[in-house]
Amino acid sequence: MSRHLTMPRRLALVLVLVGLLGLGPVPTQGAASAALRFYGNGVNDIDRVKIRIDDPATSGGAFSADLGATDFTLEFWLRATSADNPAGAIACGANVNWINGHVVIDRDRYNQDRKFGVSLGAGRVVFGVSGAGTGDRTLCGTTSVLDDAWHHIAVQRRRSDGRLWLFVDGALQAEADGPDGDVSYPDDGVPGDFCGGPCVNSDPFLVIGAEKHDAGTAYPSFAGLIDEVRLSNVLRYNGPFFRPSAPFSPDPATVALYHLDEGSGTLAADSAGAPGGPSPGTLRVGGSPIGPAWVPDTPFSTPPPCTTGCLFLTSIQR
Ligand SMILES: [Ca+2]
Ligand SMILES: [Ca+2]
Ligand SMILES: [Ca+2]
Repeated sequence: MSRHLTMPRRLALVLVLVGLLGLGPVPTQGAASAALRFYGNGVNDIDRVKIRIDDPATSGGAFSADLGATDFTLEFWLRATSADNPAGAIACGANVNWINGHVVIDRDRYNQDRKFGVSLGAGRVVFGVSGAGTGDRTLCGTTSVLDDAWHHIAVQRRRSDGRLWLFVDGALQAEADGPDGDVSYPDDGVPGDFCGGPCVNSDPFLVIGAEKHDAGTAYPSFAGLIDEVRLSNVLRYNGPFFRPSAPFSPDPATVALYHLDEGSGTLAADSAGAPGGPSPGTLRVGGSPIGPAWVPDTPFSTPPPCTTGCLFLTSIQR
C-alpha cells in the first residue's frame, strides 16, 4: 500500500470531511453564545442596557420596544445568587412595591403613570404595572430563582382588563386582575423634574439590569446574568409550558429580540425585524466590578439543533 492517497481516495476523504464539518446550514448561536453579567452598581447611569422607547425631540417616531398599547409578553432568562441580590420579601398587592426589589427590567416613569417593571424580592420574581389613573398592581412569584442556575421568566399583560400573569420555568406562579388600559410610554411624554432635572435620561427608556433612575439604595439593581430577552405584542402563554430549549426565532408577534450574543462592544442588537424597529440596546458600562460584562454563558445546556453535519462542531464546542 502506498502511504500517499490516490486522487480518488483523496477526493473521498475530502467529501467525508465536508460531510462531518457540515457545510451548509451552520449553527449561528452555538459558536457565539454569550450573556451579560450585571453587578448591581446602580449609580451614574451605568451597569445597564438602555433601549429607547420615546424621543421628545422627534415627532411621530415609532419605537418597537414600547410595549403596553396592546397585550404583551416580556420574557428573559436570568442566573443569579441570593448573596448578590439580598433584598427581602415584597408586599405584593395594589401598590408599586416592585420598585423595592432588585430591579431586572425597568420601564418606570418617575412619579407618573403608565409604567411597569420586574424585580426580585426574597429571590422571588416580582412584576408590577401602573395604569393611567386605573391603579397599581404588583404580583409576586412563589419560589426563589436565586440558586445560580438559569431560569426562564415570563410576564404577561392583557390590555383590555389589565390581567397579569407571571411564569417561572413555564409554571404559572401568580396571576391577578391589574389596572386596565394603555400602559405604553406616552408619545412625546414629558419626564418629570425628579432626577436632578427632568428624567430625560431614564424615563423614555426600557432598561435591562438596573433601576433606571439611580434613585438610591431603597431601589436596588439586579446583579447576575441575563440572556435572550424577547418582547411580544401578544399573550404568548395561556397555561403552563415547557421552558424554551433554544434561542427564540422572530415571528410576527416579536417586537424586539435580544440574543445578547455580541460578546464585545456596547451594542445589544435587536434581531426581531419588527415594524418600527429595530430597537437596539446600548450598554452603559462602568463601576467596580465593571458591568455589564460579556460572559461566555448560555441558558441552553446543549447547542441548538442544526440540520446537517453538526456532530463535529458540537463536539468541539463542549
Ligand atoms: Ca382590571
Ligand atoms: Ca409611545
Ligand atoms: Ca445569548
